[in-house]
Amino acid sequence: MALSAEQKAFFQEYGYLKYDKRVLSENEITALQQRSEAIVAGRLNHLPPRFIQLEAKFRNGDDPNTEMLDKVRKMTQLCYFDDLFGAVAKKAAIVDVIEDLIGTNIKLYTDQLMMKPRFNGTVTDWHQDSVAWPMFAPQEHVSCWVALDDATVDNGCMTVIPGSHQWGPISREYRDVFLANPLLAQPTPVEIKAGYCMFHHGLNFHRTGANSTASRRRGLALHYIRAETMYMGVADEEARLLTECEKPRGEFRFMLIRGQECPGRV
Ligand SMILES: O=C(O)CCC(=O)C(=O)O
Repeated sequence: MALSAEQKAFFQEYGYLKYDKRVLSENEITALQQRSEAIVAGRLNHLPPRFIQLEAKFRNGDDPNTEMLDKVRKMTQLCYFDDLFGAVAKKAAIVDVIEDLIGTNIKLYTDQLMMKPRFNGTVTDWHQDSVAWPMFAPQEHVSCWVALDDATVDNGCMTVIPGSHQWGPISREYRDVFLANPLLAQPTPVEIKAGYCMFHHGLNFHRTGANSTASRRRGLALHYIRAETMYMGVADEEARLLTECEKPRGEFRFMLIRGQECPGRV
């Protein structure tokens, strides 16, 4: 067991856990930062452009005065395309905790390197991850969010609503009504030092603020599911290519992290 009984009970009650153990060394952080910078700058091109998204204000044209690193909002599926990021998704220090939370057969659904660039990083508004991914049944993800820079309130750290996962999936049209309900706990910011992480339940409401500071706030979100999960596919072809890493229809398998494949499942 990686988690104490208290930590596990905290996660079950509040839907998140700020983890007290370091999961990346200084050297690993530096290597991951440099790798992300090389990809963004185009010095490495093993991540297809489809998986690199700019902040909205840079999507409609050139802005030669802003360096790319200050324009990219996120990169997805790095763990599938890049060895260094893939190794983070398989790290025992992280996966041992995931096993405590979801069981022994573990797959990675997806990963997002949220770049939250200095000066330009925008808000990621309140959401439940599992609701955004209705093609899985049951809709139960557990995520590990690893800080690659110090994440603070000022540069847009994660903020959670403790216990919100206990209310189940809330459809988007009811989100604001739900969030205004006084039965909910107060939003709680979770500041995290580089190399440390937090875990959150797929139904926990969370958001991150804008980053108007001069310090970067990169965070790697690793989204895990049970290998027993049913995958119902994605009809829209563009969305499917993103989900299934550009593989031809029928050829993609989600990444087995630990335990066994379950025939007919993800
Ligand atoms: O890092 C961010 O800005 C957002 C992360 C997030 O929403 C998640 O990990 O689910």
